Amino acid sequence: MNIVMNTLKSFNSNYVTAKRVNNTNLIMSNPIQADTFERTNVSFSGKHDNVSELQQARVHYEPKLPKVFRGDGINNFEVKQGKKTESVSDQKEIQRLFPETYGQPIIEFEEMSSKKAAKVGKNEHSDNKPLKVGIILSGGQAPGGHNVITGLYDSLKKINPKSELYGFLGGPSGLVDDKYIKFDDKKIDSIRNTGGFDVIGSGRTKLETEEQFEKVLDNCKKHGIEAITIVGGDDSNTNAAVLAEWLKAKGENINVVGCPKTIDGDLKNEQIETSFGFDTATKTYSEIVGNIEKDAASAKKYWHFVKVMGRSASHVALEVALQTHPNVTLLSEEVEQKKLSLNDVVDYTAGVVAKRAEEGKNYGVAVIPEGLIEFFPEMKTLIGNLNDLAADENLQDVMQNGSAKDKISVTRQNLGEDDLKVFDSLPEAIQGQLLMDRDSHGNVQVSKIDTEKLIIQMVDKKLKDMKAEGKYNGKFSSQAHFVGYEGRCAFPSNFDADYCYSLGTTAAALINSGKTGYLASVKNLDKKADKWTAGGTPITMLFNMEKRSGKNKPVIKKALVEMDSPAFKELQKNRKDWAVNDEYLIPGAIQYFGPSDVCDKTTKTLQLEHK
Ligand code: FBP
Repeated sequence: MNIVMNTLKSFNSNYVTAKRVNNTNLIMSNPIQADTFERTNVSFSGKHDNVSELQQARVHYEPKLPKVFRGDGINNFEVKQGKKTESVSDQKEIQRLFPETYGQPIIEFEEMSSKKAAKVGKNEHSDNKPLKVGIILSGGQAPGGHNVITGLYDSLKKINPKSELYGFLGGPSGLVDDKYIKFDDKKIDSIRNTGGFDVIGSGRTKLETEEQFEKVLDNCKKHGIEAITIVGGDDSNTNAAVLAEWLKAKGENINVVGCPKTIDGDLKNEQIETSFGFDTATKTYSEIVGNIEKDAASAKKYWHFVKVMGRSASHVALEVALQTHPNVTLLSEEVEQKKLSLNDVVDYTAGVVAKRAEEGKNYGVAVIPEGLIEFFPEMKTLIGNLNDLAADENLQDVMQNGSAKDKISVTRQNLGEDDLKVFDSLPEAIQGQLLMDRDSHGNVQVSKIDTEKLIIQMVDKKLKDMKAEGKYNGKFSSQAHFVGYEGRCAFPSNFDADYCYSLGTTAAALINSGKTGYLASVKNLDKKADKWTAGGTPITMLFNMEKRSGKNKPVIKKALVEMDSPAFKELQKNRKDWAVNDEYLIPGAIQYFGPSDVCDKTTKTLQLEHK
């Protein structure tokens, strides 16, 4: 067994040496021959067909932390408070709705000065009593969720070895229905640096009713839980803030802190530089798009249309474009800002196809954001009105339980003239997809709408018209792809493994400092981890009022792609060149072991934002 331990411990240096010699990827070829190895309590013994070699190796990866939390930092930090904060808009209304938690200051954790440490002895904000904490994973999976749990668990144990971490099962509903597991060292060691949310599962139940809150309170009291960590995106952290406010207003000493998760990358502001999972997911999609580009340039016979996830914002599409340089990149926010119609986008895409055909290139790659369809002005109005119809009590029965045909027929009867025109212009398959059930937050489930196929169909038609007019003389053969789920549970990149472990640690620090209604925030993420800083952002600071399921509600404002952002400008600068020339960039697979400038670098978006 010792030989195995040594093999694994020297994995890094072996890799670097081997890579210099033959430039091949040792992750795939390095033999881990042993049957058993251990990391503290974890052991994979005998035949372990369902634990891959990479997973075995990743268990030994030690996530990097901000300086403040290194060593015994979790027991030796100081809390620095900033000024009172305001919500991004609708300040009066949001203050009225959140009287207990509105306006809290931004906080930063700093290393305790040696002078103070000598005086206080340890963390001034806690008496290091054991803590009982609950955690839920909420919404769509994102790489690194397990490391938030391990970071939180390790910190709680460092604060006091008798601390306990409850993992509520299946997302928010587990907290309401008191379905949980208690984490122990063995369980924690088995999930270190792994992808997926499977250790406790996730869900999209919306926490909003008095009855749900009462149940959460009962369950916390029953177990003696004094804090809950909600790992989620904008909707889930909106819930976190509402729950924090409700508990505080009741005079209950149960704190709620959030962690920013979503592969979509749209939960960010000056304090939250990126949500976790965005790094790994975009690297995974970029690997796929890069490979498709190579195939397109090799076979020279297909136009590939790749829809990538990102429900509302196009950060994922933009990042993938910067990593791979496709011929066409469509962005929802640009469509909205320039008030482009579906036909405008089809004309542009067909124009690029025709231009390339003139040069004998009847192939190419287009990247399309998942949420695109919602951003065409005519579609936005239609979808808004369809959402209202879906929420209309008189129509709910047929809209929820009727056949696709019935739904389409009832919809047609209830739409205004303009909406009806747009609705009727769509293929029946897309009409049906637009009428599918909303998620629990009232959103259209865009991952189920075949926007890439709709665009292919319309581009094909446009090219036929152009051919008839003598404006196009190429061949158009297409392939449609949707990449989304492929990236949500990948092994977290080193960046996400480090970031998530740091977020979990920061959540523990917030809890141990008695904070509620805060999001864990780790900053300076374009730098090496020892330059990262950690702190907390009051969630109400991210709020604005929005119409949801027909009602105005306080929610975290989604961060969309800005037209003056460095990442968008980079695309704009290169777009014409990438359209016609084959400037394909092939990033390849995520590297987990090897030189830091290959393995630890984060997204182009973050790097450009910090430049
Ligand atoms: P979150 O916002 O919950 O992180 O989920 C994002 C996402 O991955 C979107 O990109 C996608 O549209 C959606 O989830 C798919 O949801 P589901 O997993 O319910 O199919």
